[in-house]
Amino acid sequence: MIKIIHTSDVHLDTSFAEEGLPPAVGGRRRESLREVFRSIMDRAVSWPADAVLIAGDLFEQERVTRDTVAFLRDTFERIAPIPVFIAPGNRDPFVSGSPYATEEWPDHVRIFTRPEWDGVKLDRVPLTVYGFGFDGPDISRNPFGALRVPEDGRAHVAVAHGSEEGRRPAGKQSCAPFAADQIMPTELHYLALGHYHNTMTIRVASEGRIYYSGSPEPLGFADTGTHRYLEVEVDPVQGEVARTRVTPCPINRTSYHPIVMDGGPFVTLDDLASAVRLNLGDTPAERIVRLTLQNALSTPVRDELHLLSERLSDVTAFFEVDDQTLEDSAIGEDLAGNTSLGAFLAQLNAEIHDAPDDRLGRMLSRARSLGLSAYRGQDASAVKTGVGFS
Ligand SMILES: [Mn+2]
Repeated sequence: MIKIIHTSDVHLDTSFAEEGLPPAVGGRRRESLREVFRSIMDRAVSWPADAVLIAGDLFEQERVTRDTVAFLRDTFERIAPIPVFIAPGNRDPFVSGSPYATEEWPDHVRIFTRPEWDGVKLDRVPLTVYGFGFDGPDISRNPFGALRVPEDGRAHVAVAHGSEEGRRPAGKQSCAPFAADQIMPTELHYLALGHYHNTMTIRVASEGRIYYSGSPEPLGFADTGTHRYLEVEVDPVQGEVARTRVTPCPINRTSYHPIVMDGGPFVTLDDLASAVRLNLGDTPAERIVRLTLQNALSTPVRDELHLLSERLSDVTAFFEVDDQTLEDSAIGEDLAGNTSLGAFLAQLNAEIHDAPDDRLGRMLSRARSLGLSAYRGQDASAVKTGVGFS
């Protein structure tokens, strides 16, 4: 039995600013990306794995630091001599300035540098690993479909980054696009994919298995739920690629919670806090929460809403409120009447309503909260993360 670990999309050094996280929280999140990656590599030693497959977007080329390169080298050295295969993706492409190209990597680390399939035969176990690498954010040619695998009694696995178009999540960028049932060679036991952030398997006519491992840590509010790496066991019996078993292993320390609630039913802030706690349930400890309140909000709850973040600090690593109840024009009028504040709210409400995308909408929503606080002479620092006003 040949044992393989498959991970992808760690996105070391990624920025969390676009998700609205303040720098300190973003820094902590980047730490957890390293910790989770290291724990997967530790598992490669303890299991032990015969090979590690990293299916792209290990780091972000635009942001990668010297320190992260040192971290990776050290982490790989710890697991020597277990062979590591890296298939660079659209965020960590093999370009001239890439650490993949400029750094010395240990001998047991193999990076696929070209946008065409290469095969590496291991000596110690009857395993052949195929892979290709992006040569830029847009790959210069798409090798999916060109993979040829012999029937030679060995186990055959492939590692690559790209988008299976039939399963591409809404809004996810297409790169090296392919259709699974058109590219899977009959003799391939396992295709290890990266690019999509949630674990996904794709069934095709071939007996071989196709998996996206997903990112081991979630990277934004679109990455809800459990995140995993995969343990793959291949039994290379001639002519029987069906003998491949895949075990998804939960690994994430962080979880994202985009919660939408009707604010109307809550009489006190404690009621609202309890509802949020119930919603979080038994998820990993580092919880990133955005509570969107809709429809209506009672005055007592609104007056204390800026306290909610602290009230939930024992169960959240980051918490923000997106209070959409202000979009009710009647509330705007109640609050402001025929004043410049009323005009400000009306203007922002209209812009939020017409915002072409969610991200801009949330940014405008924060601006509205900030502006409202400023009008009321409240310390605006309380709303930097969109949390408070009264
Ligand atoms: Mn990608």
